[in-house]
Amino acid sequence: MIMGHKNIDIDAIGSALGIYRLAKTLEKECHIVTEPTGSSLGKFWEELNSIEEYSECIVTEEKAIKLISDETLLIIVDTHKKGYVEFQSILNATNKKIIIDHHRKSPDYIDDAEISFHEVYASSASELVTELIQYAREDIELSLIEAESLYGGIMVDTKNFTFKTGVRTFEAAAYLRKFGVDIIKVKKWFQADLVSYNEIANIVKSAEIVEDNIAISICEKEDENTNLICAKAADELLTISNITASFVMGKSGDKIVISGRSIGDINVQIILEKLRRWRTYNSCWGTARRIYY
Ligand SMILES: [Mn+2]
Repeated sequence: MIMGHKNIDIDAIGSALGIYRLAKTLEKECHIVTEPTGSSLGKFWEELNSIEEYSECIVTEEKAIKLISDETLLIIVDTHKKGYVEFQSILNATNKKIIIDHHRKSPDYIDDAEISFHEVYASSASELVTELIQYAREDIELSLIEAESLYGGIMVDTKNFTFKTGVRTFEAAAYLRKFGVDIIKVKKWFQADLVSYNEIANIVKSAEIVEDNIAISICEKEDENTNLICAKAADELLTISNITASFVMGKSGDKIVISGRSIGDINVQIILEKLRRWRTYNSCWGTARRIYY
């Protein structure tokens, strides 16, 4: 069984689909447990669900719990944090776990994994999974949408091959491209619609600059996609010259979300972790997520 993180994104689902194909080639029964909310997966999700095989392999939390036995191996992709997996119940119900992740190690890590393939220098979980597929002993034949979702995972996590890319990132991308990935289509999956685009533009417009190079702004609109809008606006702020770090805050239900981004020396993860600790005493702060440093 494969599980990603809360607010599942293309890197997590792409890695999950890659591992799914690996397991299937090895003739193992395999399911992906996820219930995506909001629109972070964009049009990709519709396309995936229109293919019969995936509507069967992707299961809800309720169904996954029933499928779990003592023999079940849980593969966690794109996170290693206990508190950030999509379903706590699945984590608790399984004995054997493998982690595949690329985020900076957090104190809240899952400490009982059999194998932890945790490579902070990799651009994305999709890059790591692509390497596993490429160098597997068996020949793995990815379907087009599997290759495209892995490619999408690398593309989104590197902001179109700009950040955290190494030689191995491009090797993985080249390998995926051989399966016939339509790069324009993958890009189109994740482009903002006009309404979100305008919201992002408003956030950028109202940004305040502190210390000459840090942009801070607020997302006024509140809906199920606040997380995503904040993240995209924070990315957008970094495209302004001189800006090397950005923070965008928004409200999502009773939580405050903050997206932090950096392309310079400022480690936004450390700043956000401090804010999170502060939150323990001030319950109005919610999760700070999607952190790059
Ligand atoms: Mn990722």
